[in-house]
Amino acid sequence: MREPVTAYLGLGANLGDPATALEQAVQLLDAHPGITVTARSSYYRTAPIDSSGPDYTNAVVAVDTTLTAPALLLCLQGIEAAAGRERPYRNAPRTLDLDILLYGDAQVSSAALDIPHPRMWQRAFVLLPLAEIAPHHVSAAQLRTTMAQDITRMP
Ligand code: PH2
Ligand code: MG
Ligand code: MG
Repeated sequence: MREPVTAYLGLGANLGDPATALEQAVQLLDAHPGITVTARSSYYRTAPIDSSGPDYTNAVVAVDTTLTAPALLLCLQGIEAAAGRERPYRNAPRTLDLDILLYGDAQVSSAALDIPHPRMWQRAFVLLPLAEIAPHHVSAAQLRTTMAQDITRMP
C-alpha cells in the first residue's frame, strides 16, 4: 500500500445546479476507496475568468489519497463525466470541473497533467478557498495580486 499523499483539488461549475454538482462531487470523491476528503472550503460565487456564461460556484477540498496523480486525474474525469461534463471548446461553461491544484510537493509536467496547476496563482477563485483550508500554501502577497477579481463567499 502506498503512503497517502495530501492533495488539494479545485471544484467549479457554472451550468445546471452548481452547488449540488459540487456537493455530489465531494461525496463521490470521499466514497472512493483511495480518497479521503479531509477538508472543504466554503463555496464562492465568482465571475467567469477567461470563460463565459453564468457566475461560477467554486470551492477547494483537501484529500488524502493513495492514488498516483495520473490515477487521481482519471478519477476526477470520471466524476466530471458523471455530472454531464461536455468539452465543446477550451474554458467552455461547464456542469463540473475538478482540477488537481497540488499533489504533495510533486512537480509534474506532462501532456496530460501539470502540477502545481499552472494558473492557480492568478486566480482568486482558487487562492481564497485554498487559503481558507490551507493557509500555509497561500501568502498574503499572492492573495493581494488577485484582489481585484469578483468573488463572494457564499453563506
Ligand atoms: N475555470 C476555468 C476558467 N475560468 N472562472 C471562474 N470564475 N471559475 C472557474 O472555475 C473557472 C473560470 C477553467 O477551468
Ligand atoms: Mg479548471
Ligand atoms: Mg479542469
